Amino acid sequence: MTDITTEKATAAASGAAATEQFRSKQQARTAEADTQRVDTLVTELLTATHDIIRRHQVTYAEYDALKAWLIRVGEDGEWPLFLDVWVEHTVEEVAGEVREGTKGSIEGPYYVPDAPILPAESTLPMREDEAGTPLLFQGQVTGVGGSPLPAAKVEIWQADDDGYYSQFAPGLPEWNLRGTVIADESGNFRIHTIQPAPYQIPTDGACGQLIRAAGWHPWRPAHLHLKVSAPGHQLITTQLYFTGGEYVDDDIASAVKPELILSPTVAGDGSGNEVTYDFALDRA
Ligand code: MBD
Ligand code: FE
Repeated sequence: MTDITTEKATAAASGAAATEQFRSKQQARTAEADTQRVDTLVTELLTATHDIIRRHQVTYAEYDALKAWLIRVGEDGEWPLFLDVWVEHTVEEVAGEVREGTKGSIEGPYYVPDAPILPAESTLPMREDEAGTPLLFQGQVTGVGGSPLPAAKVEIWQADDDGYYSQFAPGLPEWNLRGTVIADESGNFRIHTIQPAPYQIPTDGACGQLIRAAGWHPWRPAHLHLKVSAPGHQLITTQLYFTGGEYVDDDIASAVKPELILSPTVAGDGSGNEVTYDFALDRA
């Protein structure tokens, strides 16, 4: 994992950390390289590009601007960010077509495996003075038929109230707002955290340059990231959002689904907000 030692959060530093994180995850996998499949996919991608050039009469100035920008994406380490914001949602859509249970959503660039293991009722690692409204996030993990899944695993990660993820921005404790919660014998969990804030993707790197050049905005709605799993069942990677929240209807990463929007209520004891969300996992 790249150490982030600079004082200010920069696109290049978080990009380098995300690139490093992806590389360490990828090492465990064997590359599939079916020649026929590579031929088909790359040929179609290139043909689509050639068609766009003809249809829009793309100039040399535009071609060179693209080349310069692609080089910069690499220099800033922003390939994970670019791909996860603008491409991953379609890959997730295709992957999700064969599942019945809880809807998935994209993983994004900021997952780190092996977050601290916590009991079924837990407070996520956070600073003494962690900003944000306290949120009790509770629920049950079951199979698609409703049977409880004992000792299900709920991995959760989120940005802090300033929109920063630990290990991808400077100055945060290593596992801040990250945890691996082991549900109880009935699949129940109660996670005490803070309500996340909308997330602004870095504006000072190549992705920010594209966003400005195209007149887009750089925001994702506030979200919790989750990976939920249980023995004999398919792991689901998803995200949960908050009803009425800014950018819920206009996510730069196109990763919101109506089934994934939470409606928290004010906790009876005045300690913040609380919400219940149950997960149904497909059989492996
Ligand atoms: C995020 O927090 C995120 O979840 C995605 C998908 C892309 C960029 C930042
Ligand atoms: Fe995120």
